[in-house]
Amino acid sequence: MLRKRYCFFLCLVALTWGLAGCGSSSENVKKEASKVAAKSGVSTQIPEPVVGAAGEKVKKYDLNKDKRPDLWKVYVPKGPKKILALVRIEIDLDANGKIDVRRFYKDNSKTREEFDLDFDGRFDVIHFFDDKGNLFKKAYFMRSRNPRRPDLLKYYEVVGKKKSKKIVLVRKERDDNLDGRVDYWEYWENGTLDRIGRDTDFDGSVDVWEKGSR
Ligand SMILES: [Ca+2]
Ligand SMILES: [Ca+2]
Ligand SMILES: [Ca+2]
Repeated sequence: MLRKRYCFFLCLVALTWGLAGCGSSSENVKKEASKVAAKSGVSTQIPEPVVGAAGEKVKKYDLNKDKRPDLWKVYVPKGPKKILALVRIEIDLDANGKIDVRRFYKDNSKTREEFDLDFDGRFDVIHFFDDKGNLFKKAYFMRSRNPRRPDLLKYYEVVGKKKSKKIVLVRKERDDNLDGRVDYWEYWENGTLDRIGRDTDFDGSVDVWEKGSR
């Protein structure tokens, strides 16, 4: 269920990114965004989200042509010439007045993406990128209500170079009892689960190791 929703959400985001990139309209985005909006029963009377802070310049875009902005690009002036640098893109996919996607940039490279998968105004998944733009960590907040305490972390590494480059999962860490400490570890090697560690008494260290599927 979660996986299905996550995939659907990422497809919708990808369509929106594509639209934002080419600056033209797309029937697919219109259709999908209207479906999401209809499902959540939102009204066009809902106020726009407040985007941007002091010192930031915000540009608004109406990608689905419903006369409401749904994508905001946020810039800050940099250097002696005060050239505007993109620091963030925010999207309200379902027009409910709450931002569902935020992508952060530094020196034109994305550093972080945040997703509100169930459109309740709370971010559920955060993707982290290194200074080359490669995904290295995902943090999930599906059960945890604490923004500092994810209940699941996934770590990734880059293997191969150029065309054969792949981002592969190397480790999962879960906090099953939501006390802020990891109590379940999965170690992955070459796409296969190698071993599992469990902290059964929740003191922060592994008590039981299990072999994975190799
Ligand atoms: Ca929204
Ligand atoms: Ca949410
Ligand atoms: Ca724990």
